[in-house]
Amino acid sequence: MAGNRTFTMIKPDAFAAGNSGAILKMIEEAGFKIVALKATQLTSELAGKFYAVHKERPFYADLCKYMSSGPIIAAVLEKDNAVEDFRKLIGATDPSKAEEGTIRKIFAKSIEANAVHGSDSDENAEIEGNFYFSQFERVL
Ligand code: 3AN
Repeated sequence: MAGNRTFTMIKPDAFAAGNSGAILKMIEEAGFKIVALKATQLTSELAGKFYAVHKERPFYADLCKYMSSGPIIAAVLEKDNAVEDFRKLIGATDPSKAEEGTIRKIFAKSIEANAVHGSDSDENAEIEGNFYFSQFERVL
């Protein structure tokens, strides 16, 4: 059965452009409830840990540099079928291939600076939420 939580980051490009509020509004209007939220900035080392699954990919070093280049917003979101529905809301990794009306189509600058992250499985949603939020920060 599909879980009801996913994890997202508003990435440095979208945060720096002042699009965090507009993106959170789209997320809420799509029926997701925010259950944990913070603005923070990753070190390159922490970005490397977060994206460890990509460490053999050619874009890994650039991705770590980019993800630690400025503040981000991290959030845990709740909705039925959260992971799949959120991936639909954000659109394809490459914004030029993302559907009209998706967050990446509207806000992403490039395949790397693609405005938002969305977990790709229930298991990763749990791991990624735990990466950012301790049990003491999880009120809900
Ligand atoms: P998604 O975020 O859509 O799940 P992943 O998990 O394949 O995509 O990639 C993680 C992140 O790595 C992307 N959000 C993007 O920032 C970056 N990325 C993915 N593919 C490329 C690529 N071909 N070139 C540069 N950066 C990439």
